[in-house]
Amino acid sequence: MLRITTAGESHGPALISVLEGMVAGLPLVANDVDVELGRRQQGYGRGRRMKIESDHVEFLSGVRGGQTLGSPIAMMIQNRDWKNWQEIMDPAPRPGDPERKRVVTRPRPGHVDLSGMLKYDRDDARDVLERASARETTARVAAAAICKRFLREFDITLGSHIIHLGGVDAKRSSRMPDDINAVSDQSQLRTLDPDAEKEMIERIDAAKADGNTLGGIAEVVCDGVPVGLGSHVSWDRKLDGRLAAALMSIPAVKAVEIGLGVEAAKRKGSDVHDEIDPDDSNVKAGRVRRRTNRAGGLEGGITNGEQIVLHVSMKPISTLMRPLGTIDMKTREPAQAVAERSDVTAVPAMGVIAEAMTAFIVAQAFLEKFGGDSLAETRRNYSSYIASLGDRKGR
Ligand code: EPS
Repeated sequence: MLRITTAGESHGPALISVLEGMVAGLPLVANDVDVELGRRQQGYGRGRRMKIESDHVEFLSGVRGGQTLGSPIAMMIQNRDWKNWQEIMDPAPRPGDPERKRVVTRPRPGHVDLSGMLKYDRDDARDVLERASARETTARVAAAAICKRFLREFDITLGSHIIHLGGVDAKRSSRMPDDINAVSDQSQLRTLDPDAEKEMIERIDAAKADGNTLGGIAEVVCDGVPVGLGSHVSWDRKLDGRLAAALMSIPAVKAVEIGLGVEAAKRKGSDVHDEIDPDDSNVKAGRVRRRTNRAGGLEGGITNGEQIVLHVSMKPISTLMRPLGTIDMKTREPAQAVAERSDVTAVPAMGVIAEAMTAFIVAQAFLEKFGGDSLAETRRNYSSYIASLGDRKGR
C-alpha cells in the first residue's frame, strides 16, 4: 500500500515526508521534487513567509544513484524561518521558564485553534496551530511529486488551474490547453483567463487593505488514466470517495466535486449521463469513448478511461488582520482573535496541493491494480492489462 506520512511544525527546524510503497527502479532526482515545491510557493496574495522560504528537498533514504530502491523514501525540507523561531519552538524543557513569547490564547474563529486547545488540553494555541499550518502541505507535495514522476512513466499527467477566486469566475475557453500547467503556472493566480486574473488581483488588494481574506476553487484534471482503477465492490475501495477524502483533508477545503458535481443533482438523467460510442483507437478506456465527460472520469467508484475532472473549493483563510470576535482563553473574557502574519489567499497553492493529493490517490490505486516491486514489473503487468483491453472481442 502506497502511503504518505508527514511530520513537522510550521516554524520548527524542518518538515519530514515519508513515502512508503513506491517501486524500485524509478528514475528520481531532487529536482523532480523541487519543481513541484516551487510551484506550490507561487501565487499572488501570499504573505511575507513565502519570501523567506525557498523549499528544497534532501533525500534521507530510499534513493540511490538517481533511482528509487523500493524502500521508504524519507525527505527533509528545511524551514528557513526556523532561525527566527528557535527560542519559541525549542523542544528542550526550560526550567524556571520566563513567559514564553508569542503565546496564542485568543483562538481564531474558523481555525482549529480552539477545538485543538480543548482536545489536546493546551493553554497555548501555538501547540496546535504550528502543526495545523498549511506549511505541512509542502511535505505532501514532496511525496506526491514522486507519485507524479511514477505516473508519468505510464503517460498519466496532471494539471490544475484556478476557476474562481474571491467572487470572480474565470471564463472557460472552449478548448483547454493540452498541458494545463504550462499555461496556468505562467499566471500569478494560476488561472487560464487573463481578464479574470486582473479582477481577482484587484479583489485581493482590496481584501488586503481591509484586513480580510479570500477563498476560491481549483480545477484538477488527470489525463491518461486507464479504465479500472478503484472498485465498486466495497465502499472504501471506491475511487471517487478516496479522492474526495484526500482532497477534503487539504487545510481550508470545504467541498469537492467530481465532473458536474452539485450541478448533476439539478439536471435530468438524460442531461447528466455520458453516452458511449465504440472507438477502437481508445484502448486505455476499453475501445470506447464517451460523447461527453460529465461524470468526470469516474462511474461507480471506478475510472472509466476519460479524464478525471475535480473541483476543489477552499474557504477564506481564518487568520484575519482585522480580527473577528472570540474569547481570551486565559481570562474567558471577550476579545479580538490573534492576528498572526498570514496570507490574504492561498488558493493558487491549494490547486497545486489538490493536484498532488490526486496524484497520490491515483498512484495508490494504480499500484493496487498492477502491483510490482520494480518499475519493470509494474510495467509488464500494466502492458498485459492494456493488451487484454485491446484484444477484447464482442461477447
Ligand atoms: C500559514 C501561515 C503563513 C503561511 C503558511 C501557512 O505562515 P506564517 O505564519 O509563517 O506567516 O505562509 O504557509 C506556508 C508557510 C507554506 O509553506 O505554505 C498558516 O497558518 O496556515
